[in-house]
Amino acid sequence: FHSISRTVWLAPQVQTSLMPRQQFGHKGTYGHVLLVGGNVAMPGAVQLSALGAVKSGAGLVSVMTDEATWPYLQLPYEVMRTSVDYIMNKDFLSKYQVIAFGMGLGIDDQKERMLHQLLEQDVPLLIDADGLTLLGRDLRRLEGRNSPTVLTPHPKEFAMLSGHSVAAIKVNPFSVTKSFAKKHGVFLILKGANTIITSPRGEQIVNTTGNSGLSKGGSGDLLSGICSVRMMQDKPLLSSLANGVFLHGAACDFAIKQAYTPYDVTPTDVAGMLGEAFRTFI
Ligand code: NPW
Ligand code: AMP
Ligand code: MG
Repeated sequence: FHSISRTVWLAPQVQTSLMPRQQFGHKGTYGHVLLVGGNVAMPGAVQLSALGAVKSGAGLVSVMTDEATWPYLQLPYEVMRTSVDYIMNKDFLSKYQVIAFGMGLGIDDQKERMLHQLLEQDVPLLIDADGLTLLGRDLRRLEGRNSPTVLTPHPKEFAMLSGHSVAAIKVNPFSVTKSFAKKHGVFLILKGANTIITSPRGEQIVNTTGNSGLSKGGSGDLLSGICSVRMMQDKPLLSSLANGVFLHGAACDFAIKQAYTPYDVTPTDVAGMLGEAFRTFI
């Protein structure tokens, strides 16, 4: 990245940065991710994140959601449950290598306080969906963090965060994302066809995988789970995020080649094809 500040992310880049599975590794080697999200109206969002995490190489996956939502959740057997009461407990939270926040969470003052607790925690944080709306109420909360913060907006969410119109973002996506990431010291994933991933230093990566089969509710929630896991394993962090975006898109590309079409493929089906995407690199 020393002379070029914009990289097209292709299979060779993934190959060199994807952490190999370790012959003598154990689940602790691969990290424990906490996914905070879901509510009674949108339990599926955090379920899809959990599925994405389980299918992307996590050592351990936990979900935190409120009591009322538990009866509506159908999580993979591999996923553990955590009470929202622990959000105040810094020692408890320190066991997670990454925390992802916001998928189907809903928006209220109590959830905003949860976000503030997590922003004060010294842990890499990925903020998506309703978490972005809560963060947008006061972007200064991003200041002073000691660990990386990753934001994963679609253009409408990035418009809300940045104050630019969706039209202006689409005309000049590289410059608006670069200035936002540098100003706020965040990693930024601007989603869409050809997702752009930006570091706080302004390095930029463009993704080439994915297709119109992803333009469906739940695709972004799945991506959050995938990226959270790659963040725990691949170095540097910018590459880990690009790998997550690449694998999510590649899984959907395999899906429509082998079994589905862009019409019928679902985020759940895409999760089921992640193995084909990973197989390219083993
Ligand atoms: P339009 O319609 O074009 O004006 P919101 P959300 C726009 C959860 N979910 N280019 C587009 O706007 C999430 O996790 C739960 C331009 C679109 O209609 C969140 O917590 C699900 N515009 C919560 O719902 C499945 C673009 O954004 C609008 C764009 C709200 O998240 C669904 C929607 O944005 C969902 O994930 C693009 N490339 N991409 C579940 N099964 O539980 C998007 N837009 O209002 O922020 O709503 O993204 O659905
Ligand atoms: P969200 O809007 O949060 O559900 O996220 C949508 C996900 O699907 C993001 O990862 C987008 O990059 C991806 N996506 C949506 N539309 C397309 C498209 N036409 N081509 C490739 N990827 C897409
Ligand atoms: Mg979304």
